[in-house]
Amino acid sequence: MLNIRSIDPAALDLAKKADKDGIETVWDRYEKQQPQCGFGSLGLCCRHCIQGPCRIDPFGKGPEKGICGATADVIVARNLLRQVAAGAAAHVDHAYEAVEALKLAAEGKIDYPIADINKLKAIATGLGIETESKEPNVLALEVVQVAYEDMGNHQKRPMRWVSAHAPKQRLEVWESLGILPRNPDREIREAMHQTTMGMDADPVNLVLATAKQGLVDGYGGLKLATDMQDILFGTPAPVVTEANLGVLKEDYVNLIVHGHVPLLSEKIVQWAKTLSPEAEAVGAKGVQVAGICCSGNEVLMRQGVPLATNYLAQELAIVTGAVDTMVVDVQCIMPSLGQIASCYHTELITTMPIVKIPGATHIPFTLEHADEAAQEIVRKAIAAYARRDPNKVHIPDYRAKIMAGFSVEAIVGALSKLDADQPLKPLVDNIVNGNIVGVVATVGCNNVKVAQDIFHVEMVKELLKNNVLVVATGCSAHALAKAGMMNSEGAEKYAGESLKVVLTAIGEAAGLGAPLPPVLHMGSCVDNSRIGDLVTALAGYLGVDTAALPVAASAPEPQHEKALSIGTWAVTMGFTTHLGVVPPVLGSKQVTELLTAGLTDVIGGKFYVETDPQTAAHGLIEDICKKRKALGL
Ligand code: BF8
Ligand code: SF4
Repeated sequence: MLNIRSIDPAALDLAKKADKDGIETVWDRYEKQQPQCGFGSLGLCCRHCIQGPCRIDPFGKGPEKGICGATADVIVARNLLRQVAAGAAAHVDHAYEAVEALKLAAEGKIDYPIADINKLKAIATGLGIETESKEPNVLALEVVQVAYEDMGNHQKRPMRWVSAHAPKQRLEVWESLGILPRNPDREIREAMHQTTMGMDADPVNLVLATAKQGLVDGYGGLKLATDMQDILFGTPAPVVTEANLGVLKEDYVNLIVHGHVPLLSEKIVQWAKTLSPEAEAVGAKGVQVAGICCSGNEVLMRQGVPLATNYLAQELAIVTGAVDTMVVDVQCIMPSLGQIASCYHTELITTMPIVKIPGATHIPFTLEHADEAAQEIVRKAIAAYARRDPNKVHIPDYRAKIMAGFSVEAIVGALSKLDADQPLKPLVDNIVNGNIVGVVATVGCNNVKVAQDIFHVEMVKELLKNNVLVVATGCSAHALAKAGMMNSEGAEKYAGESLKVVLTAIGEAAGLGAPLPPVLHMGSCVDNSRIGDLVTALAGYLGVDTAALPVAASAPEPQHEKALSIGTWAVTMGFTTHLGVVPPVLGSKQVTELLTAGLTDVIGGKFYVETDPQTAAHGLIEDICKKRKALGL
């Protein structure tokens, strides 16, 4: 057993219960995998053709080339490109569904209202579409048209979602490198082709292709998905609720939404409210919905639904014995959930044709029958409540108060209380005068190789103490929420003196009567696009390249291929992007050098790998200070 599995007291408590209940968890399986393969860890194993598998001896004593002649550099670079393309594919697929939903909604074919006309107009204007006197559904269809043209672009021109939304200076850099994506599907297909046997053998070319996948992800995945979802469900505004498994309630039907795409979870939240009398009829006080992973973040941001927990503790949620139903859609769902749910009364429900788990009930979710599916799922949860075994229930009493919902629009809204004409000015002024040293975005996952949440929390403590403002998304946001860093008290406790002054001033002006939280929750992983929008706006306001801003990114505990593709996008934006877990690239000196240094010359950003939280925080601060100096600050 690992010495510490987590720093989250609820997870630690439930891990003990899991042991007692004889439940195998991710930590047990991790232990059984030890020692993990050294070739794989270094990225030196190739299975791209059936002459293989081939592996390169990192110590130079065995084979130096694969059977086809591929070197370590080629094998590592190809593997990385495939991983990043896979991450991008996940986000683009997500975005595509959201575009489809907006189209059907605008045509009145499904029961999803268009919730945010202002966002629709803003996106349309950004795309150069005339908005004057157009009905929302007409305008929405024009926006959808542009998205579909990007998805099916057969020209050489770049995607309009990129050219319309990316900072101008960046577009020039990307164009000069030949990495502007034309059509996300085409680029992902090309990456698969480029990495098959007998194709690209130039590590530099492969790394540039990887950077292109970062842009596919950033604009064809993240930005497109968030824009569509905001139009459909509303742009988030500040909400207050709680985080951690203590949000489950013994006397309520507990329904957990887990996965990523809000098309389903929004409907669940709505029907959980509507069908609450049915829960009361079976003796419960109502239906408590709580979220895991990014589904959790999505419904938190827009509906104020509490967060249950992040990636690494998803199994432990079921171990509470109090989860009546866990409904999942796509991504980051451990296949083990089926087995664990069978040890309790929990009904695990899968909903998507590409995610089925033996032992789970499959209720197909389609946009056309979304309401029926959501009702059926909520009713299943109510029925399962009656089967709950009180002897197996243990809900750890840990919850932290959180304020979330910090879309760019919400941040600008709060800042405009200080300066209505130039809302970004107060933020920029405080960066210029050094009250805020810089901004770090912490994003991404938990990874079983790191005690759950420890890297997020310890690194962010150090950043805040040094007056760095932190914005967070994904499972990083969950970690910081659970640790009490997303409320006003967190500002008192963790923020350095000058950062506290700024947070207090904004909080007071925004009518909170208390400081703004020191870590701003900006949403799910696709909502990293919000961070992109914020830095794009800041760079535009200052008239500088995003690469020049005193801003950095970090994925302290990355596990998913999506985290690699998001990180790659951050690098293409010109940011130093920290990873707290070593990605499988060390088998190639050349690729490692390109990613951590060589790329900087051409793209401005780089990866920075550091496995100690304090050192990482100071590495990022040092990077920010260099950028400040270059700006004359
Ligand atoms: O998309 S942070 S573990 S849940 S991949 Fe997955 Fe990573 Fe969590 Fe959100 Ni993002
Ligand atoms: Fe081996 Fe080359 Fe085939 Fe990879 S592509 S498995 S290195 S022969």
